[in-house]
Amino acid sequence: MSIVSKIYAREILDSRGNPAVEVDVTLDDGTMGRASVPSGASTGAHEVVELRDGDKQRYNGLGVRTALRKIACEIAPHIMGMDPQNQSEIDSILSSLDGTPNLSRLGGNAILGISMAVAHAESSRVGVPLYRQLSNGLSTVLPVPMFNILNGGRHAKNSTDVQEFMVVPAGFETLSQAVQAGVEIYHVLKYLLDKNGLGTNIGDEGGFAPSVNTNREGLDLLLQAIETAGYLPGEQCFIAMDIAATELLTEDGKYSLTRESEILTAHELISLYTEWTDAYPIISIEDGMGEDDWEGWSELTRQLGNRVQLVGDDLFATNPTRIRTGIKKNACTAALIKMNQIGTITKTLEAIRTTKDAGWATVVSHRSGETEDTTIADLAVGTSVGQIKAGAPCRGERTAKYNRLLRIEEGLGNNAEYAGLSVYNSILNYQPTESLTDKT
Ligand code: 2PG
Ligand code: MG
Repeated sequence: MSIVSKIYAREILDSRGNPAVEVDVTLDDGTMGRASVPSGASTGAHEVVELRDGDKQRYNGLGVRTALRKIACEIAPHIMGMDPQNQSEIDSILSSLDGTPNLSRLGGNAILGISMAVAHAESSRVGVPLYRQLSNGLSTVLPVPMFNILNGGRHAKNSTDVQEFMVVPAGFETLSQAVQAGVEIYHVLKYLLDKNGLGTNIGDEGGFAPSVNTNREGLDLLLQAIETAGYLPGEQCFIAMDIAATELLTEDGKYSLTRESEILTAHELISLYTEWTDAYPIISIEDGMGEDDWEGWSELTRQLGNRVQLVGDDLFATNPTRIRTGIKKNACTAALIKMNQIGTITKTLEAIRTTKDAGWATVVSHRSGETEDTTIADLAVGTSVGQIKAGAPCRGERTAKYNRLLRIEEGLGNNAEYAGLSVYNSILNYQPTESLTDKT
């Protein structure tokens, strides 16, 4: 047995050039675990809160020195001396030290930094990779990567309203083949944008951010890129979208698509998704409705749930209680998992379990403001969720996650199993029922 002997936190920078919390947890045998905490831009109202200094003299108010002080003075004294094997006990102490439901007193960034660093310290103490530590001895599956190759919304001004257009190379035998396809399609997209004079600047997640006229053009570009790269749309490569619809909400609960100059009701927006799904190989739609539009979500699931994976992100904020509500309401068919939405490893694992137990799909996700930390790659493999989104296959903080997955694949050798199309079985085998088919 070992105990935590030192906790040290520092301010580092994330991929947007904003301060982020990094924590080193050292054990009495000298092993150390390090983790850093990402940050969102399209943050949901139900997420835990990150503590920022608010001091406009430093980093435009975004410094995290207050969080570092909380770690040193209010958290570390309670965690020192604890056994890092007891992750759930440590996490529950972290939550109760904070005492608020959204971790606003000590900060979700302070708390998650410690929680993750403890997990890393324990895995290096035992001498096994973190994914294996998290798998509890069960066999693991490598996730399908969702590459966000066209950025819009809050991640790229002047581009689409839709926040993310992702290419999903599910129809391959191995993760490395899937990564290769994603990268080649990304480069072809750049070529196509350049050829069409659309601009090849990139957004926060490394995807291109062209000034297209409509959201549908984004779909056209992705489809064209898949085909031009020589891959089969709808067999090898699919399209996923994150609408981030909360960001589109008007004051009276409608959805504003500025590219189309249209304001749509939930019902009309669902019809638009149905049109898109009829015309393109769309396999997944994330945050198709606003974060509290439960009725809209249920209607969306009734209409499209058996044809497209419907993923709740802002809707659930990785909160097991909200996921349970969603399951009761049949609100969608999958949940997005972001550790910094809920604040601890233990709560994250509970959210994954709750989602899986309902027979739903699960996607582990990065944030738009990332660091070089690769914990999410290990989390996705260790819990065998089957899907991960970590941005474009470009920019160091994004490729760090994909590179970690490639190393894990290599380490697994003959035991490496790629989730591939199996994740989408229920959607891909969808047959319209008689009542829905044209009987004429
Ligand atoms: C999302 C994420 C990550 P952000 O909406 O899914 O892509 O964006 O981190 O800005 O919330
Ligand atoms: Mg999202």
